[in-house]
Amino acid sequence: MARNTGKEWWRSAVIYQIYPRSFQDTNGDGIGDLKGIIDRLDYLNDGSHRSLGIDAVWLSPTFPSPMKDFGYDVSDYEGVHPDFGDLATMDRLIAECHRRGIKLLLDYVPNHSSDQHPWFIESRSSKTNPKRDWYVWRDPLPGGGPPNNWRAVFGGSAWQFDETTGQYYLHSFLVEQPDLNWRNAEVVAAMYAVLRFWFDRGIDGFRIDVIGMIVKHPELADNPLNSEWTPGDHGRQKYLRTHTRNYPDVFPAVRGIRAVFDEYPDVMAVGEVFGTAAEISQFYGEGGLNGLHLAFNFQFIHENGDAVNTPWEAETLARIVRNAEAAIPPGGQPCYALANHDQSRFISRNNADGRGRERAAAATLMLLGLRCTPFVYYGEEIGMVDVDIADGQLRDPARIKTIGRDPERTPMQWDASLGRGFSTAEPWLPYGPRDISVAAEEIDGDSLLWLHRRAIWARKGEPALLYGTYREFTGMPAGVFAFERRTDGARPVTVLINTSTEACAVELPDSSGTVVVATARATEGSAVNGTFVLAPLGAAMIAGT
Ligand code: TEU
Ligand code: CA
Repeated sequence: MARNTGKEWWRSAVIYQIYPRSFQDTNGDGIGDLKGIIDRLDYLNDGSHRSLGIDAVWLSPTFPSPMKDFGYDVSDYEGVHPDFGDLATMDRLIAECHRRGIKLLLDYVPNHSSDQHPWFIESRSSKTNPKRDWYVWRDPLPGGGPPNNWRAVFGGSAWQFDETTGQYYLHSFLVEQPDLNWRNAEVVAAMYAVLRFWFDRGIDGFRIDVIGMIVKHPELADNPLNSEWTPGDHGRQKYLRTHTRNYPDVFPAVRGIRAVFDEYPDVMAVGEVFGTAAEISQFYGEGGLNGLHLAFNFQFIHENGDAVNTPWEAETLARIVRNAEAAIPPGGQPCYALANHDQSRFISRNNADGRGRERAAAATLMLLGLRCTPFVYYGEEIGMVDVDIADGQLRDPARIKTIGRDPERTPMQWDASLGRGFSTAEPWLPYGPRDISVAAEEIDGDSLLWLHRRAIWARKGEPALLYGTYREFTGMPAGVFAFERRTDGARPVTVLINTSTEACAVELPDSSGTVVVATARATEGSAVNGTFVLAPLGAAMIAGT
């Protein structure tokens, strides 16, 4: 079993998620590519405080794929999709990242492959093919129809009838994404080989797609009805996912995957998992040692898998952190994201009164102040918003939210030019408003981008923020979420977040200190004695002595 030193790189890292199709196009086809990412690495971290200062990058899938689910349908786990480049360019990206001290994570998609993967083409060819059992095949029910009531995440039955052999195969997502059978030892060995292939090329870890779904109920028992569901209810699922998600048999499989990571020094696994804080915590393994290094907690986006957006409200934020801190095993640390490629952008989720940008600034200080490994989705640091996309231009086939996930996947806005500094061609998805760009943020010292830079670099200089304990402050004025980070031998840091639209005077528990970073930049560096006044929707990090 691995041992935690408490100082592994990913404990103190800020990780930036790149959606490769949308970061930087360099060959004029309107699609971002690996060379584009290499060209923009200095923006992410060139070692100076004028760059973002992130420590690691996670790339959404870059593998050969028919792109039915934009790369989450992998047809070759050991290659690079020609839209993005080739293996030689990936090797160059790995080297260029490392030259700058940036770690590189790829996206491992173990639950399903593409239906165009050679494994599936073989598997579907006959009932006696040696790869038949690599996927999940079942006869129709005696009276006809799919083997059980499981639903695909993207709608409809999770079973697809295949004429060739007269059986159904399981697909938890699109029909073009057949589920791999992790109860088959050859599949397990082949998927372990994929991890080793990339670790041998020098990558530093993986984000793991829907890891909680890879092993389901052995007898494929029906999922129970959700008693809270009523017909026409789109916020809830008709059936609970008892036998298809976080099923107990998934945890031995997670331990097996972790063991492959442990063959390599310093590599990290962060899992995309869903559920309550207690469910998420199980993925860290016993004592936080033999499961995933990190498991995403998405509750700042949606609480407990509910389709309702989490409100920007102090008591809710405090509760989410309290639950996470209470559930996580001793060796583990939380991992939060405020946005990703599946969810509305932060500002768009919090903009009912037009003040989403101010909330985004405060949220940045919250995220970077918490005890966690923070993930920042590309474009959030410049305040990108969901982009309205005309019906004819929608690309995401998974219409989970009727419009799909295209609005939060639009090209990075580098400048205000026609092609936003992203491409010289028609982009694969339309651009957002021209006035939101890196160039515009660059010339405004009060911008969200500069706030990210200051907060990320400040964090590196405060051991309490990197490794300290978390303690919530109670008895704060309504609307204020406040906590302290503390570690031996370093000054403590207090983080104050005002979610209300009124100014709030806060009595500092430590009575005196210095403002390290604040949404009100003019207050930075000033001494604080006793009371600190937070502007409406404002936030600050205050270092004690
Ligand atoms: O997402 C898993 C998942 O369950 C999400 O699709 C989520 O329910 C939905 O997007 C909410 O809007 C992962 C990937 O992040 C996603 O992009 C893939 O489409 C999916 O797996 C299948 O690989
Ligand atoms: Ca391109």
